[in-house]
This record gives sequence, structure tokens and C-alpha cells, in this order.
Amino acid sequence: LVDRHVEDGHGGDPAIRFTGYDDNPDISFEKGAISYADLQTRVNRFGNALSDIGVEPGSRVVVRFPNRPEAIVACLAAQKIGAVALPSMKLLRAAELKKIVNDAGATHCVVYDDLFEEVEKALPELETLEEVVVADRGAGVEHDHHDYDDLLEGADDELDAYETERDDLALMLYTSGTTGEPKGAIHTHRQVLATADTYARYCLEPSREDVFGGNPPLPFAYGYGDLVTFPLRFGATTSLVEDATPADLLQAVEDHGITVLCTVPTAFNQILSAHPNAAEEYDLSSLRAGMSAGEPLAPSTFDEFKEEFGVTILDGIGTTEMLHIFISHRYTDDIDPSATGFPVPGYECKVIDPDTEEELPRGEAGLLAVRGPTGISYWGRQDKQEEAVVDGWSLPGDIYVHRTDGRLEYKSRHDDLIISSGYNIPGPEVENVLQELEAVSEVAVIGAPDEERGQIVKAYVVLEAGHEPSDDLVEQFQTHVKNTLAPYKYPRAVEFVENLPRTETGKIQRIKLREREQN
Ligand code: 3SK
Repeated sequence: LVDRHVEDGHGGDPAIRFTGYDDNPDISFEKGAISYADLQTRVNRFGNALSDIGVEPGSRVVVRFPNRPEAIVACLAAQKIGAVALPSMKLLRAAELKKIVNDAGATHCVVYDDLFEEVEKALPELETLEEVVVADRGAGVEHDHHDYDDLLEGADDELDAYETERDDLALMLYTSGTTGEPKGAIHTHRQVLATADTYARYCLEPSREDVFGGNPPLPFAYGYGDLVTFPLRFGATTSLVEDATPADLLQAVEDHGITVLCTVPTAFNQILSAHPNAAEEYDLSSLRAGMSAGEPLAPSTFDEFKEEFGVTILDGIGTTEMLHIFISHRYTDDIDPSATGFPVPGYECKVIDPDTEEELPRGEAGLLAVRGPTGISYWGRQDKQEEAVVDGWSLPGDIYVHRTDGRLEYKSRHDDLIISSGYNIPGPEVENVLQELEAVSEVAVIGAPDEERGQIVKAYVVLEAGHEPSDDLVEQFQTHVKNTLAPYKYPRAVEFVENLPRTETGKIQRIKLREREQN
């Protein structure tokens, strides 16, 4: 991902642009960019430093950083010496870290000073952890562990990559574990590159001139692909902004010349609602595509973004286990926003009956099954593995329709299907229709228990500024759904809320809303 570009004479090209480095005199490239040659030196030095403190081929190295260049350096350095990078979500608390570090048998942890506190709390119970490296970025943390800058300073600039095999592990990502014990999804060197060589190559058609930017956290498979693997695979640039708000993203498009903006539907919606004059306030002329995942993109968001900015958002579905997107339109397709798209070149998809596991005819809703260069593989969880992979087909747990035009249309998560009076109602279908209304900022639809119908459709709605909850609005929502979808899909209950519960990666936690209904 790095050495090849330097060897091919592109050592001077910008690899990472980072807003936090704008004032740092230590950066060799113009305004806050790290060149490929510079990145290579950092990776080599840190790889040597990790070896010096006992990291061996196959060791698991926890990398705990916000979206900063040090996170990329640490992951690539670990992989270059044959170890396995294990990026960790920054909001994880000591108890969650303990489960992950002990499950993975991680021996080393590299942590940003701001995120050290939870590591310190967990330390007495981290059974396999041998060494910690703390990067001092001004949080004033006192510790007696290794210092990131000192290690870099004293290390050699040259490092030959360890001779890993293509099927050796490179990356481990824990699923967020909101519904139970976190599980380690494991990925080989071949699979990491495959995400770039399938989805990115064919759907985005990247070039060295591209600048990938956005705010998905690097420990989220979506962020790791968008902001590490894709740009570096193609000799392009990655733009990092720590904890970027939608306004920061717009600023980064202007400052870093982002060409592919990668984020989640909520952020695209926030850009549209909170920055209605963004096209005049910021120079967004570099932008050629948007990339959306994490949640299905509402067709209304696709349409409004296209109208406002002239930019197409490519929606896609991926999972931590599959490592990146396996269904999407291509950038050059005639995009139909009511569908996620086609299987990404290199992947096959079919829709099966969840009970018989037989393939269903086109047009019928069922469980999605996927096969391709990446697949579900859990660290030490044979039980989960057997549930999730059937005859070599991975089952991500989504309900889809394979349409006669070849496109795959998302219906719901398998657990989000609402069954009301015998009707199957995909919650997200109702959400998309409600999202079309001006008063609706965000919406989540779930099945609430009901004595008569088993479940009823219930919508949790966050209103746009300037709108107040009222019975008239409830009626408007219900009428709009009845007029747009089969009338039995209308929300019999509507609750207005200030915000929706979300995971750190931006996914709506419908499970929390369902739990609320049980209490
Ligand atoms: O949530 C998704 O859609 C996703 C997309 C790409 C990579 C990883 C994930 C979880």
C-alpha cells in the first residue's frame, strides 16, 4: 500500500492530509500533508520499534486512536512486521476493552493519550497484554509506558516487510456487540486488498488524483476501507479530520480537495438540513461522488443531494465481517435509489428462504446470502461461524428482494421485520416514506407489542427545527404512508423524540427502541 508507490516514483505524492497538522512545522509536504515517502519512513520506524518491544508475526496489536495519521502508521507498521492490527473504537470503556483484549489475546496496545484512561483502568485485568505505547498529543497524561514519539525517534528508517502469506491475518475488527458479546471478525492480507480491488476499483474507479475523505471511524470496517485501504491502494490521498461534524466535512472538502466523500446517511441528511447554502458557502467543486453505508440511504436523500450539489451518492451495504461493501451501484450506472444496487464485481448474491435455505424466485423477499473474496470468519467462535456461513455462503442477516432487473432491494434487518396481523412489514420501507416529509428530520420504525395484532408499526420521529409535535402531524404521517404504501404499513403509533439511539458508527439502535417498548 505504501512501498510500491515510492518505488514507482510517487514518493512525493500526498498520502495523508490531516487538518490537525496545519500548523505543524514537522510535516514535509505543503499544508498538512504527509507524502508517501514520509509515510513509508514512519511505518518503517514504527515497525522496527514494535519489533523492539516484542511484537512478533501473528501478535495482535490494539490500536486505539481517533482518525489521526498515527493510527494509520500503527496499523500498517504492525502488518508490515507480520502482526495483526486490531483497531479499537475510541468510545469503548474499560469493561468492553477487557473483553476484546482478552478474547483476542492481544499483547500490545498503542493508544492516543486522550484515550489512555480506559486502558489504564482495564490494565490489571488484561491477561495477555505485555506492553503499552502512549502517543503524547497534549492531554497531559502521566504514565510509565513507552512514548510513541520516543520510539519513532530512536528507530531505524529501513524495514523489509515480513514474508507474510496472502492468507495470514492482517486485521481484526470487533463487531460493536450491542446485542451481546463482541465477536472478532478476522481478515487476511488478501481480503484487505480485495475490498479495494472489487468495490473501490469497479464502483468508484479511483485514480491517483482522488482524495478520499469523511468521518467514519478508522476502527469501523467502513472507515478502514474508505480512509486507509482504498486511497493507499490507488496511490490517492486520504483526508483525515478528527471527530468531524458535517460542517468540518464541508470544510475538509474545500481545504483538502476531497473528491469522494464517505459518510453515513445521517451526515448527508445533516448537511442538507443544517447547511442549506453549503454550495455557496464552501468550494465543493472537487467533489465527484458521495459514498454512503452503515444504514440504507433514503431515496429522498439521494435525490436532494444530487439536486443541491450535482453529486451522486453511491449507497452500499457491507458488514464488519465482510469487511466492506458487497452490493452497490457503480459510479457510472444508471442509479435507481430504491435499490442498493448490484452485487459488486467479484461477489455473488442470492436470496433464500430463511427456513429451508432454498433460493427464492426473483421478486420475493428473503434472507440475503453472499459469496466472494471476503466472507464471515470469527476468531475462536465456531458456534457463531456455523450459524453465519451455510455451504460457503455468508449470511449477513438482511432481508432483500432480488429484482428481475438484477438489482437487490433492501427490506430490513432480519430482526427488524415487523409482523403485524400476519403481514410482513419492513420497518425501513416505512422510514423511507416518512423521511420524504418536510417535518421529519430522522425516523426509526419498529414493531411494538400489541395484544390484538401481535405487533404494530410504531415510528419514533425527530422533528426538523421549527416543527412542534401535534396530532395533526401524526395524522399527516399516517395519511402519507397510507397513500404511498400498502395501507396496512401505516404507523399506528408515533412518538416524538429529541434524538434516536445510535451506535458509535452511526447505526440506529432499533434494539434499544424495542427494549423500551417491552418495559
Ligand atoms: O454497515 C455497513 O454498511 C458497512 C459498510 C462497509 C463496511 C462495513 C460496514 C459495517
